[in-house]
Amino acid sequence: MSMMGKAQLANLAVFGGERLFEDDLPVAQVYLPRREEFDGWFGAIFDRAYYTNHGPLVSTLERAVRDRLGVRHAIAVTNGTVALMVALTALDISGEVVVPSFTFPATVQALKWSGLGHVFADVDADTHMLTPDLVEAVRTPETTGVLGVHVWGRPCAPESMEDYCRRHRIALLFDACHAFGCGPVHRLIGNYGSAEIFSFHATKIVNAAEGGCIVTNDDDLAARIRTVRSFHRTPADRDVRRRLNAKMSEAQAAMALMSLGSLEHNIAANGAVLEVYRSGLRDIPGLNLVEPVTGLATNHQYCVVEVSETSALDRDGFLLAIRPEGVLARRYFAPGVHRLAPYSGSTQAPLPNTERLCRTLLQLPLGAQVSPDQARWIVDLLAFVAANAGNVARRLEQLAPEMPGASR
Ligand code: T4K
Repeated sequence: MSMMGKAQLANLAVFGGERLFEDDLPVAQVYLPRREEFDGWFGAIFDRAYYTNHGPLVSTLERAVRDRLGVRHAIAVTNGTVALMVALTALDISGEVVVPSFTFPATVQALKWSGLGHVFADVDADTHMLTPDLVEAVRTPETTGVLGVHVWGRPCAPESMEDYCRRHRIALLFDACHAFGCGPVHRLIGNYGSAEIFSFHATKIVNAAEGGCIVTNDDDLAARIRTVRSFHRTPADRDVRRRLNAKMSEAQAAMALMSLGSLEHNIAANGAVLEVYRSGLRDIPGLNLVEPVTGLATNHQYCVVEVSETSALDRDGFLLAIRPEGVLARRYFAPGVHRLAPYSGSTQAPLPNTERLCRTLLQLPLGAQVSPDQARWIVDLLAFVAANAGNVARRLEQLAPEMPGASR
């Protein structure tokens, strides 16, 4: 399909025109391994008839993660949320933990499941993450830890955060669910704080269908994490408050190993698509690509764009205009966790940067289903919508005045 079709507003699918893409393009990664490869790994599980409880594939995966990230311990678990719960429990802290509201709800819910309170901090306007100053602004005498989130694969000031937490004798954990393979090449994300957490959900660049991993360089904490992860008693067990079944299965480990095997290829392929987005977006006023940090490794897992607050069509308006074309762009993250149940009822100091990011960011499709050509068409679509922003906003408003984003 060529963009020739979008010469006038009536050509936009939202106003009755033909869709740009016949099949929806999701924002997620979702890499399918080759069928023979899949059959090979799953055939071997069938032959061994050993499905879970620290099987050989889980051990192989843990070794592969250790080697890839240069960490001492990798502990595979059922998903990223459970990874957070297990790590927080193993830390054995009480009181409350400073956390950004600008994150996926799982980050904060994991605190609740671990019996910990939370204090929301705002994030930095440029990096979209916590800084020591923002933590200091909300820290209370009950604060025993910080749970930073490395969003979009960019590091959450890990070294200054380590200094800060050491000085104040509070624990530091990172939610690194976006950041596998990212950070300074000599010390990748995974090597900071007491421990870091990865998600291997189907939508992530390393995908176990569902899965997660905790990494740490602390031998004692690793032993505690392994104890919390499972009810199996071993001589290496430590004294912990709670245990649960968080074990990863062999099927999940097989998926993750296949995914790790194609990680470098997938990062490069995403990088090529992102380059198309980058060069196209440069010429569209009001849309700014959130860039990786120069000089650091990145996994190109996300394509996140900020819609300027001065644009005649706001972020939600852009979503209304492009999603009917099959471009399943999404708000990311919105609303902030502080605006969601069960947190929305409590008094919360203003989080101006969080509010702005929740209003202005959108995530574009990226991953194995998106080719550079398709990214080019998406850029052309965005350029057309941006060039006609005022008219698109007015037409959307006529269509459904109550639609969020249809008006400014
Ligand atoms: N911390 C952070 C910072 C996180 O981002 C996450 C999870 C976590 C912690 C917790 O980790 P996990 O416990 O999830 O391991 C998705 C994912 O479920 C979630 O893993 C991810 N972050 C979050 C940001 O996004 P949903 O509910 O929005 O996903 P869903 O099902 O709507 O899918 C998104 C897109 O992917 C859609 O366009 C459809 C497409 N898709 C999805 C799946 C599952 C596919 O094409 N194929 C698929 O198999 O949460």
